[in-house]
Amino acid sequence: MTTWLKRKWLGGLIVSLAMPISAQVFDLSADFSLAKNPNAVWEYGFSATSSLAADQFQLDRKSLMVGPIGFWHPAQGDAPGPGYYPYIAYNRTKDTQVGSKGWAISDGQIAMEGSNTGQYSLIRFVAPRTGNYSVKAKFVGIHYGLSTTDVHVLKTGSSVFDADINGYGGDPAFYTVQGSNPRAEYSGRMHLKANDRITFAVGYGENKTNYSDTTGLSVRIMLLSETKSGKQ
Ligand SMILES: [Ca+2]
Repeated sequence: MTTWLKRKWLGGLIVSLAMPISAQVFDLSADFSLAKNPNAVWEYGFSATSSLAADQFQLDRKSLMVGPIGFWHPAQGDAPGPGYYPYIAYNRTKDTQVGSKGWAISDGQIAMEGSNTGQYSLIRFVAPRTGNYSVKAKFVGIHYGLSTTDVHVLKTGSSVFDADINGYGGDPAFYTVQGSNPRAEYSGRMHLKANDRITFAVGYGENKTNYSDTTGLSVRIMLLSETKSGKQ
């Protein structure tokens, strides 16, 4: 082996040793399913009331495609009415798509809207193993009527992040970015036991209506290292 090859081989070895062997990535968009709920580590749902208490979580039962956009609804998706809100939408195409002529959902993006009685649209991550996790979540107003929502990240029922979305922060080719707070982002690390939940919530905001509230969500979670139950 030449010196150059030795250096190259050693360099590659060092890089591979520096990578955490057990690192596992969970991406809400890449993992998304309209066929299964729960879907591996993800649960698509809503709150039965205007409470974020963990025992209010319900799984969505109805999924369907409306043009290029997929939807999860509590019980029916044919038209707004009982069982329609809160919903979760997903753009599986490679281009920004327009929903209901009033909001722009980017490629691969998830979008959520609460109900007009204060029920939250909820997505939960269920930790597959006990360990240390990194969590990144981005919320963005995507409705042309300017989203007014309250958004949250909860760890096993306790809030770790709260923000109000006000405005449009979506694809600028479709509408002008505007508003006092069109985007909000959480980034953190946390220890989870197997089956602990991280909840991502979108509510109807301070104005207490869900009109024009569609809000985008991106989530990327990484299992950094496994630990024995209860240890950090
Ligand atoms: Ca609102």
